[in-house]
Amino acid sequence: MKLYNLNLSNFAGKCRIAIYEKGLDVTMEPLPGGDFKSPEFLKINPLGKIPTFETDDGQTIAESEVINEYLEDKFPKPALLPKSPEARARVRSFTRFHDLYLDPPMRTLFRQTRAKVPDEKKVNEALSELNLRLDQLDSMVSAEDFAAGPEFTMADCALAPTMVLVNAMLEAYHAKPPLEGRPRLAGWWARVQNRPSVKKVLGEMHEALQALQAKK
Ligand SMILES: N[C@@H](CCC(=O)N[C@@H](CS)C(=O)NCC(=O)O)C(=O)O
Repeated sequence: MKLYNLNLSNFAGKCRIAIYEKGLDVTMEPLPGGDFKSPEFLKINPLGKIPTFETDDGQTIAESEVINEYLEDKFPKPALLPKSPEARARVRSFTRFHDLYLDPPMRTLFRQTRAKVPDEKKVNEALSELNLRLDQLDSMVSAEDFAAGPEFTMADCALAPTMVLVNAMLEAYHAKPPLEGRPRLAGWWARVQNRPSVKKVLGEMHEALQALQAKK
């Protein structure tokens, strides 16, 4: 099995955490052709997006959440989804929240840090949206467990890598740190970082972020 991967990618980090949790033998592959839109990579995934997974029999699976659902179906132990339909829905509410609402304003800020001429209006709108999403997340996460309850789940896989980039973006714009005034989120963040799979991915992301910042 292969994962087309970049260590800085929060979406790829989501899959790497699941892979490490399940102890799977997956080869990490760099971007074919060195670019998201290289002909070599577009042949593998026409969307040109990381992560992309390849099964042992050569089937390509795109989209981080679909990859994690596939891994859960194929390698159910250790489980990253709870048993009851209600608890599973709760986990999936977090992963949808992550993909549809938390990641986009962070991504806008990330792109703006790379833009030749940053767009102040876009930056300000993204900062206020990101703060709204963090307030929502603070009210959603469990006050004493992992994000969606007592078990470590796909919700934690999705949220933890993005927090690294959220932190970095808020710092880059000298904005209020993400945990300030958000005690539930702060508690979850402190707990989840002790998980070995999370620790490993966060380390890989920090290293990649430092390399990117050194290049600037
Ligand atoms: N919805 C996708 C998003 C993946 C994504 O946007 N990945 C970024 C890297 S973090 C990427 O491939 N960007 C290149 C592009 O969109 O052209 C998923 O969940 O896998």
